[in-house]
Amino acid sequence: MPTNLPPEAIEAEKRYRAARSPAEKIACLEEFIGLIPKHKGTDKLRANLRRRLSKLKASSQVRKGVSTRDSAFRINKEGAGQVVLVGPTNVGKSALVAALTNATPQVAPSPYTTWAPTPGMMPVEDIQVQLIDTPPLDREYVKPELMNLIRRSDLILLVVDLQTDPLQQLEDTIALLEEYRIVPRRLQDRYADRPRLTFIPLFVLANKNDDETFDENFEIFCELLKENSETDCPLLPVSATTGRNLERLKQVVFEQLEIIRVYSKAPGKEPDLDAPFVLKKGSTVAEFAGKVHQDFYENLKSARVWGSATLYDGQMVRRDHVLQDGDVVELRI
Ligand SMILES: Nc1nc2c(ncn2[C@@H]2O[C@H](COP(=O)(O)OP(=O)(O)OP(=O)(O)O)[C@@H](O)[C@H]2O)c(=O)[nH]1
Ligand SMILES: [Mg+2]
Repeated sequence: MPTNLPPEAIEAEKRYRAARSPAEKIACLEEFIGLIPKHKGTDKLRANLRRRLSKLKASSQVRKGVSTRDSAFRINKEGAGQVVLVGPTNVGKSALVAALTNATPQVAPSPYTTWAPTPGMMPVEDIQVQLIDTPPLDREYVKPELMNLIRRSDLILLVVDLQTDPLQQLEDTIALLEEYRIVPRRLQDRYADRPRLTFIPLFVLANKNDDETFDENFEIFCELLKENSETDCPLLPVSATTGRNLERLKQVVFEQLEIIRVYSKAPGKEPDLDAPFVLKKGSTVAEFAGKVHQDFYENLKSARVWGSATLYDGQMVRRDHVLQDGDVVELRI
């Protein structure tokens, strides 16, 4: 090491030597290199350090590669809501996602088929909802990334197999989710004093209800659920194989997401009925304006609404007017 380095460079070098994590090492080394005066006497040193820097960067890229595999569990939200299908192995999660969306996850009679989540888009009337097929939830092998994915979702569809002890499957899954601090939203009041919980709407799908021969199984299942308030969840019998109740399921998802569709209309023009804006139930005209454009939110002069909760079509409303599903809104600035 040449002794004619300025004191700040010597200090930077000490910091670099003390750095522990790869990111810290890279940052300190870059700083160090930047503080070395550029002249013939330091050429060799700078070249050596640059080589070391690119090695450090390359190896941290490799490490990043590992985390990209985990990022299979980081799925950007698309459409009107993100809905995860969770449950034990072999209950038909992948079969349901394949039946309801454009995705084609692998479906197989053997257990533990799915290892990574697969998103797909499900059309519901004139909007799209994102459904995510997930690996089985299993006490023996819990992936924290899967729990994080569930925690970020807007709705959990807990799938059980009506033909194979659905009550046990439901109880096990709810207990496991709770261990990871994920609790059905309808129990929010009961858990009010417990810190750091995530409350998410949870709806149960009793799959493999292929035809009427399984309706009795379903009735028994419903009776058993009612015995315990923890398991007394809203539910629907469905069949991925025969398509039974899948249309009803789409409506359920729409209702559970608690969203409304609002259509925009430019003054003097027909409403744009092709592309609704999706808002949370209870949203106001001002919130709708913010979704259309920040300018509308800031400079909104007046709004007219065509819809169910107005006295007449085209009624002038205030910024705090609460919108309903299907409303058409004309904004003026
Ligand atoms: N009878 C019947 N069989 C079904 C139904 N849905 C799925 N299956 C069958 O159940 C088996 C498991 O289905 P998958 O969709 O792979 O189950 P999974 O929940 O994704 O399983 P993992 O990926 O292991 O978690 C397959 O043989 C499917 O054909 C259904 O509604 N009725
Ligand atoms: Mg699967």
